Amino acid sequence: MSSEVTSPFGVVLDVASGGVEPEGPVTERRVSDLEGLFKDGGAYRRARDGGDALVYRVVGAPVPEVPGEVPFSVTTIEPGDVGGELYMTKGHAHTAYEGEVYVGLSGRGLLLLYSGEEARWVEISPGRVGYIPPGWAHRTVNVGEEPFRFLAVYPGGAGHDYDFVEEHGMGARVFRSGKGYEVVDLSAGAEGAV
Ligand code: M6P
Ligand code: ZN
Repeated sequence: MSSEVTSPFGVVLDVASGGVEPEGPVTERRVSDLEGLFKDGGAYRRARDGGDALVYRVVGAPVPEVPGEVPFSVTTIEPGDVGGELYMTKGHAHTAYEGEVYVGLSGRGLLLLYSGEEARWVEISPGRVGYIPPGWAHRTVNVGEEPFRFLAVYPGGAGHDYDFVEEHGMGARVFRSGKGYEVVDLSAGAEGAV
């Protein structure tokens, strides 16, 4: 347990910009930070070497990530794709058996969840909230033409385990299609999988 004492406070979420005031930690991830995530290695290298665009930005509130606290942050994923595979977060599992809530703020996104056997997905948009149960790895994908923005709220003791997704993937991939987007389910739980 931390000896830090957090006082009650309010923050202003600027839904139009993804800003949080007062601001805590900020993380930006560009194409070059997402090595190994996208299926098309050639398209990935071209995107990385030809501009290295910003893919997403996470602006946290000033809440420590320790048990008992409840950190929250606004994530903005830009619209775009690498070889047709839509821009997405790295994705992580929690190191502790803890869940999380994602509240849609603007744009259209997909919350991908992976149990290690089964892949699931939930649409997130303004007025739609996605629930991540404990034990499910999770990633978000921008499936629209505008920036996709959501508020995440999670237990301070949850922890981020990136190795699980690096090793096992997310059991599904999301691509642009004529209808907007298409989810390709590669998991053992997929219909027709053995
Ligand atoms: C949400 C939360 C954060 C997470 C961020 C980006 O805001 O789940 O905890 O860090 O999304 O996701 P990732 O850490 O997988 O890049
Ligand atoms: Zn999480």
